[in-house]
Amino acid sequence: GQTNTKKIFTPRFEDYQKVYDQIAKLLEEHDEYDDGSYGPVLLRLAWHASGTYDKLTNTGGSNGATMRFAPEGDHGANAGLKAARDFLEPVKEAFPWITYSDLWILAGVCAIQEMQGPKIPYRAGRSDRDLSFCTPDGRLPDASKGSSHIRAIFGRMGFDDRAMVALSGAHALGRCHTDRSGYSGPWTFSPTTMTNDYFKLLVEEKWQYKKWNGPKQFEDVKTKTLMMLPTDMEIIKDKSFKQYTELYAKDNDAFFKDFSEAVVTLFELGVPFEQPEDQRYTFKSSFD
Ligand code: DDH
Repeated sequence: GQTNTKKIFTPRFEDYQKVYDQIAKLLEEHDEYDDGSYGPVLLRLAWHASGTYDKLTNTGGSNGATMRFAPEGDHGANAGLKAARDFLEPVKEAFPWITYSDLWILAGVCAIQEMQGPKIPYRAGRSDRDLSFCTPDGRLPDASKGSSHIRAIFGRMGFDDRAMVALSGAHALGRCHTDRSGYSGPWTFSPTTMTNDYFKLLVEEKWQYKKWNGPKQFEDVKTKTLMMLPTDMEIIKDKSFKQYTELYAKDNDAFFKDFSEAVVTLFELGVPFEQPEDQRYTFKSSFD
């Protein structure tokens, strides 16, 4: 009999693909949210879970899902991300074996792929940790600042200029909300499809200060419907950043390749994986 053998469930690729498929299904069903997709806010959740990493102290990062707890969940940068966490609750209930930490990153991977971005290879093995692992406020970028701030924040995670620019291309997706960050509007005309339009618009359009009572931000002169944050403008102003912005504006394949590589690194910062690097999972998208 099985009396003395406790069966431990070891999830495999097929099991994580099922979680992916469930998230993809929910993304399609809940097209009432924002511009028609929870995809952008799911990606932002995965990024803010990961972007707290500090290479010097090896603290922060996606291992732990500590944003579930008050100190970190209440950090200004994380305003609005409860929408993404709540969206994933039914998935966690359906697949209780997956940790929140692995689930949030899998959701970020799913969001990118389902919004027609590049494949993002994935490793599992994050464990949830308690609130004593919450990171201090101020580890995520401040949109009102300049290039030295961007380099300080992303340098702390271990990224170089090229990767910083590639990662910024995520702003092809989603929008700013006045009740979250205080900023307003989308960066591109297709905020639920991954493209290199963010870079194209930075290069090709003229940008001016938006006249309003909100925080300093930019609008496109032509339609006044798109926005750029002060930090976004640094990506075209700063000489070293600018060369990559121009490259990605011209070459979507180069952008997708560099973005995928940088996001894989971002999502794995500080995680002690058992799954080897050369055995990452590549999920099938709903439209493959
Ligand atoms: Fe971002 N981001 N981000 N961002 N981000 C905002 C929205 C989204 C900065 C500030 C803001 C990345 C880098 C930076 C996404 C992904 C990524 C908003 C608006 C602000 C402000 C939030 C709101 O009001 O709801 C700054 C500053 C930086 C920086 O690099 C200096 C990176 C690296 C990523 C990534 O995913 C790799 C996404 C997606 C959104 C849209 C969210 C939504 O709800 O829509």
